[in-house]
Amino acid sequence: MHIGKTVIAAAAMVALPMMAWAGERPKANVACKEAGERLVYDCMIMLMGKKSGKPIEGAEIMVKPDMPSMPMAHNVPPVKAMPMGKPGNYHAKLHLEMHGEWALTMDVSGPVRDRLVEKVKFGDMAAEGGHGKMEHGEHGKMKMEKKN
Ligand SMILES: [Cu+2]
Repeated sequence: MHIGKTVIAAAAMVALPMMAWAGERPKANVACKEAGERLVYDCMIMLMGKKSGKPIEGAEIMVKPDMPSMPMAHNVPPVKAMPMGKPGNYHAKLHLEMHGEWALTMDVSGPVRDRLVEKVKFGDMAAEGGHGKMEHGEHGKMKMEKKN
């Protein structure tokens, strides 16, 4: 009796989101702001259907920051984004190692599975619209990779 009920509930939880998101890929809008501590940022992630724009609830998002211009230089551990406020909104607190352009790789699982990459500029560069001075000399040449 007790076991039977549990199995049905679990099956329903898996089946519903699968049907809702079949065939549609997710898209993420990311907005980060300083969290009050140096190099710590509060990032809001809006996860939605790429075509429908419908918020995607109940997803698990692992956020891994890295610097495209400095391969292998950083090893920031991935952070799990937690659901926040409105449906489809998630929050992650990032502890970065320097200012500049970071690529946030988001591994999405749950109702949809995908890997999304968003580039975000942190620090002086962001404030000055991307033309601020670099913090590191090594950052002189910036690779612009388009990921799609
Ligand atoms: Cu760097």
